[in-house]
Amino acid sequence: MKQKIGLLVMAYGTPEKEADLMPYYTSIRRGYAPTEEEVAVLKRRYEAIGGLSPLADITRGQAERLVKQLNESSNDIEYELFVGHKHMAPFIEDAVSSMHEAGITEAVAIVMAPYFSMFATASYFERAKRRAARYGLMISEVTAWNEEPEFLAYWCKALQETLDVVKDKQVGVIFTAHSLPYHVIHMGDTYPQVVEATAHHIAEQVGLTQYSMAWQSAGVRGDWLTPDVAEVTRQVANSVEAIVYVPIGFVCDHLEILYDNDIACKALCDELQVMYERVPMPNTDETFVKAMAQAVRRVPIKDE
Ligand code: FEC
Repeated sequence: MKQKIGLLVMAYGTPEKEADLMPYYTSIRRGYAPTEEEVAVLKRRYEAIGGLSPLADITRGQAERLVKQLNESSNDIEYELFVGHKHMAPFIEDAVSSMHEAGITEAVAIVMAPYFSMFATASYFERAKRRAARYGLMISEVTAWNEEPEFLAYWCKALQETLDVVKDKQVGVIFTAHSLPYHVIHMGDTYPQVVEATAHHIAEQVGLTQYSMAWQSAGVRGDWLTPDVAEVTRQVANSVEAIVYVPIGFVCDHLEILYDNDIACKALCDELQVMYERVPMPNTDETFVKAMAQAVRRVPIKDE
C-alpha cells in the first residue's frame, strides 16, 4: 500500500470580495488596520485589474498540477493536497487542521514563493509548524526551489521568447522581485543576494551582456530595498527603445504583476517613450510545476 503524505501548498492569498479588503489588509499589516483611505486606494488597484486578482484560482491550479505530477511519478507515496493562505481563508492553520482531521501524520510543505527569506517564506513554515505541533503532525519543508533546473529553464525560455519579439529594437532587460523593508535586510535576510544570483544565472544562460535588477511593489510605509523599479526604468530608458521586465520574484499573474508591472511600469514606459514588454508568468506551466515537484521529491520522507 502507498504511504499517505500530506502536501501543504502555502500561498499569499487574495480578497474574494470587497468586504474581504479590510481584514486582508489588516492581516498583511500584522493586525494593524489600515485607514479607510488606504483601503480605498487598494480597492482602486484591484478594480484596475478587473475587480479581483486571479491569484487564488492560479494557486489552486498550480497545487492541483503539482500533486498530480507527484502522484503519477511515485510508486510508494500518495500525496494528499491541502492549500493554505497567509492572509486569507483558508489560512495556513486551517489547512494544517484539515490535514490532521484527514488522518495525516506527516507532510511536506512548499510555499508558492521560490526564494528563501527569513521575512517571507520562513514565516509561512513557522505558522504551519506551530499549528502542526498541536497534533504531533510532522512537517518537512521545501526551504527554497529557485535552484531547480526546471525553474531556471522556464525563465530562460520565456525570456528568450520575449526577446525574440523585440529583436529589431535596442532592448534593456530588468529583472524584478518584491522589495523588502530595510529593517529586515539589516537583520541579515539573504533574499536580495539569492534573487540577484538567480537573475545573473538566467542572464548568463540567455547570453545577455547587460541587464538590471530592481525591486518592485514596495509598501507605502518605511524604507524599502532599492533600487526601485521606477528608478531603474528611468535610467534604462535613456539608452534603449524597449524594456523587457522579468519578474522572477513571483510565480503567477496577480495584483503585483497585473498592476505594478502591466499598469504602473507600462505607464512609465509610455511617458518615457519606450516600448513595454513583460515575460509571461509561469502560472501552471508544466516545466515550472516540474521544478516544484522535483523540490518536493528531494524532501526525505520517514519510512513507515
Ligand atoms: O493578487 C493579490 O491579490 C495579492 C498579490 C500579492 C502578492 C504579494 C507578495 C508579497 N508581498 C510581500 C511583502 C509585503 C509587505 C507589505 C505588503 C503589502 C501588500 C499589500 C497587498 C499585497 N502586498 Fe505583499 N503581495 C501581494 C499583495 N507585501 C495588496 C497591501 C498594499 C500595499 O502595501 O501595496 C507591506 C505591509 C505593510 O504595509 O506593513 C512587506 C512579499 C511577497 C512575496 C513573497 C510571498 O508571496 O509571500 C515579500 C503575491
